[in-house]
Amino acid sequence: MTDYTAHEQALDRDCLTLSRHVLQQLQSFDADAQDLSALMNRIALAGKLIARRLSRAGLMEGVLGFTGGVNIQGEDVKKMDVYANEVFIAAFKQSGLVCRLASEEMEKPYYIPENCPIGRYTLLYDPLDGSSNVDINLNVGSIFAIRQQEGTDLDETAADLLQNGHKQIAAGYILYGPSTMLVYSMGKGTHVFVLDPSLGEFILAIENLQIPASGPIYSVNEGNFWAWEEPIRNYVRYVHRQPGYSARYSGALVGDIHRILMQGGVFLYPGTQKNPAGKLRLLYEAAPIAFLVEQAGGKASTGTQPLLDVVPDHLHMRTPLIIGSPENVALVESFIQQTPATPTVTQV
Ligand code: AHM
Ligand code: MG
Repeated sequence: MTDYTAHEQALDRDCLTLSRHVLQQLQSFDADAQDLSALMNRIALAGKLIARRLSRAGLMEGVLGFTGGVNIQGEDVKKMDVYANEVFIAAFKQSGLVCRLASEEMEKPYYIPENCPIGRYTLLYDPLDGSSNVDINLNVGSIFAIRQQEGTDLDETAADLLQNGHKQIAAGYILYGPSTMLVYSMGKGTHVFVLDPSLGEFILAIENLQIPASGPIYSVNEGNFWAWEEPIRNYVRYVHRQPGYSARYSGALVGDIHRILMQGGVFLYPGTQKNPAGKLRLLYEAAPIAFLVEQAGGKASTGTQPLLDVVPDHLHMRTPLIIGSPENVALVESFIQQTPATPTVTQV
């Protein structure tokens, strides 16, 4: 009897797949719920295809290295960036779900003709975030957000995408690490799935993940120290003098955020004197991650306003990002806004 129960429990756990979880979250089996479940399934498929290629990258020809091209951001494009971008497009072909996809790698949104106008959702994504890690076999990720398509977009300007982050229906990331994980939220908590390669399914590992209210990690590229504005330098001088802080920075946002979500702390990519908006893109990097972190009880800020309130003025707009445990983020904000709560720091 005991064996049977344990066996049953193991089976129940293995059946807690992503698509089933989406339906549970929506508490419905209606057409909208089925669409969103199918949509998440396609994102999961893209993640599996990318994970498969990454796992054998060092053994295959034409996978690692640069294409020789430059993307809309002015960055050198890697072969894996191109592959990952195409995977998401391929995963949504003939789905009837998504009419447009907008990504870091494409200047303009990509329209899938057979899905338009019936597909009422838009996928925004960074296909391979932190791709400088690819060639050295360190963690990378994909970031995604789903938004409702508003209006007909007959002139293909996608102007309805230029709205704040509260308009996201779902958001998440896939982390390609020692195991492949998918973390997502549909506005009802943040949930963590692990890819079981033997099943080819993402299985629920943590439901309603809660970020610690404060944590010991600060994650920032300190190589930019002298390029920052003084308040950020002051914050970093402050943590240098506090016992208990640890610096952790991998150069790939998804991995750094995953650590912060699990262990608490703060990730910062602030603006610099030369580039006040920083590096990270709002619509397919910062806003999806902010949605996810806030759903886990965290906080996301530009330093001067809630990140999710920012309305982009163009598709590839950049934003400063301060994100993580609420107490850590509030402390960074107090330095930026130089409020009375700011702890005093002696200059070095
Ligand atoms: P990418 O999308 O072109 O890979 O750039 C985004 C990445 C983030 O993953 C990471 O947090 C950041 O760029 C690292 O930038 P830097 O090397 O300036 O620290
Ligand atoms: Mg990126």
